[in-house]
This record gives sequence, structure tokens and C-alpha cells, in this order.
Amino acid sequence: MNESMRVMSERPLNAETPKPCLKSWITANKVFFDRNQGEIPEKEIELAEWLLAIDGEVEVPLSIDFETLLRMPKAIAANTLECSGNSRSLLARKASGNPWTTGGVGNAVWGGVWLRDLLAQAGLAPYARHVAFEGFDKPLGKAQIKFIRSIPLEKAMSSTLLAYEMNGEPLPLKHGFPLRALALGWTGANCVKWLNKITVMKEPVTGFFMDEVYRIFNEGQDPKTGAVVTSLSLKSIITQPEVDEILPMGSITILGAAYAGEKHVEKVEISTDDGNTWRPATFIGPDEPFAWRQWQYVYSVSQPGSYTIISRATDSDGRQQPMQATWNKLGYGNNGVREHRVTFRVR
Ligand SMILES: Nc1nc2c(c(=O)[nH]1)N[C@H]1C(S)=C(S)[C@@H](COP(=O)(O)O)O[C@H]1N2
Ligand SMILES: [Mo]
Repeated sequence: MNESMRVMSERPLNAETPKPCLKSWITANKVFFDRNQGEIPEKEIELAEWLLAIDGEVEVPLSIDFETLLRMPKAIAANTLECSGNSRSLLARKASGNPWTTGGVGNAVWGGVWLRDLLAQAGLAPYARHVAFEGFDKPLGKAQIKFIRSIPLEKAMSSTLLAYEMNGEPLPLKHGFPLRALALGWTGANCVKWLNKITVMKEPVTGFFMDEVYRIFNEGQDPKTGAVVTSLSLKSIITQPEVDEILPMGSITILGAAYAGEKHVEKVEISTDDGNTWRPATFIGPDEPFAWRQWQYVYSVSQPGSYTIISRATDSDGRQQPMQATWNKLGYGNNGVREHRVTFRVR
């Protein structure tokens, strides 16, 4: 696909997946959104020079080379990766951060090894509770703060992949070559790229990227007291038609995707009257844990004019996507039905 990415900043590189590419279940590597806090390494590291260190609250610290990783049993998982701030710019009340529309997301099939297999090799010490990840990208800005993040041990042991492959290709340079963490179903911030250091800890790691950002807090609230952003929120997006598209009268195929992080999307409904009445959309294609589901709905329009459609997802716990997002200072997790409405014209 020749669609071009919507670049929000060049250095660091932050760019959205092109809208038309959100219609495919797989998001191709070359159009997969980019989110960086620091500098993307200039070129691919020599695999012979790369080592993954595992230490901290372990019985035996390890140093793993790439060959060893490749010889371990391979794990494959589909996973929709979304930046915590995706859809931020669609919020009615402005929030600071990159002005993502709907393209701070993509879905891929990832190949690698389960983190639990490596942790089992190292052996967990009695006080092991958290797992911190560090990559070798260089920080930008005066403060030179490294992007270091930790996740709770339960997540590390249950559903965290260390991926060296993305959609059947070696992990591309800008997506973390040669290895990245993927806390399946959790936002991008929990998925450290260019991974070369894993530290098992008693407490969560501290620092700017854990305590000041990627937390849900309000104006005047101390960020540290806000909840850490983990699982993606339940959300549906309309990928066709596009906002302000002009279409001929007749049958209009509405397309979209829905995702729920660690939960399963059970149902997607469409409303053309701002939520007074809802009709079920039909799912199409794969239904995999941690991955989005595509849906369609055929809408017959026999009069020219302006039309607004909204979509609403329901998860396996019966929870519904909210009509309006809950605002927070950094605009994370915008999954509001109304914020994602699409208005188009028929002539
Ligand atoms: N080492 C490192 N890992 C990182 C980041 C980073 O800046 N450095 N950004 C994170 C954020 S906020 C997101 S949303 C995802 C984006 O992954 P992608 O660029 O492969 O889409 O990577 C995460 N992992
Ligand atoms: Mo992110």
C-alpha cells in the first residue's frame, strides 16, 4: 500500500498508521504507527554484538545471545498495539501530548519467545514482584531520561511475549530490532523496544516514564497518585467511510474494527440516530485473543444529506464502550463512542 503516514514529529519520530490501512486485519510493517520518546538507532545492531541481560531478583543472572533465543521454543501471538494517547485529539476538551486521531494503533502477528520461559531459566527470587524493561535507544532532550518501564510479575508470567518477528519478518529497526517486549493487550508504553535489559524487582521501577506519565490523573492531581495505564480500553473505530467523505446514494458499506485489550469483543452495534436505536454489525475475519476484530454494516441511504454514524462495542463481561470518554489530563484511553463518530454526505 502506498498510503503515507501522518507524521506528527520527525525527531523523535511519531507518525500515525494511514487511515485506509486500518481496514486490514494485519497492519503492514511499513505503515505501522511509530511512537518514540528517544532516537531510533541509526542502523540495525550486529546480532553478534547484542546480548539480553536478565538480573535483579533472580536466582541466576543470565546473559542471552540472539542464537540462544532463536533456539528456544517459538511463540506466536496476534496483538493489537495501541499508544496510550491514541485518539487524544478527538477529545472535546483538549489534552496535551501528540495529537493522535485514530491511527495510533495497528495489529500484527508477532513471533518470539515467552518471557516466562526466560524467567524460568533465571529462576525467581522470593521477593520478585515486578519486571522492568530497558532498551538501548538514546534519549532525546536535555534531561536525557531513558524510557524504562516495568510491569507486574503476573503479567510478565501470563502473557508477555519478547518478539523478534513482526508479520513474518525480522522485527523492523523502528519497531525495536532485534527484540521488543509485548505485554499482550496492554498499551504501547508497556512494550519496550530495542530491549537489552530485564530487571526483576521487588517494587515497580520509578522515574519519569512510570510516575509522571502513563497514569490517569486530573488537573491539579499528583500524577503519581493516578492509576498506571495497562490494558487497552474497549473501543470500536469506523474505518469506512471517512469523515466528510461524499458518497453516492444507495447501499453504503460501513467498515470498522473493535478491540478490548485483554478482554474479548463480543458485539459491535451501529446507530444512525445518536444512540436512540442500535443495530448489530457483522464480524468478518479472524477472532484471536489480544487482536482486534473487523466488522461491517450495510446502511441503505435513499436521500441525499448529511449522515452521522456511531459504533459501540461490548466485551465478554457485558461491559459497553462508553458514549463519552472519561477525560484525564494526558488524554489517555479515549474510547468514547461520540468522539469516534463519522459524519459523511450522500448526494
Ligand atoms: N525503547 C523504547 N521503547 C518504546 C518506546 C520508546 O520510546 N523507546 N515508546 C513506547 C511507546 S509510548 C509506544 S506507543 C510503542 C510504539 O511502538 P511502535 O513504534 O513499534 O508502534 O513503543 C513503546 N516502546
Ligand atoms: Mo505510547
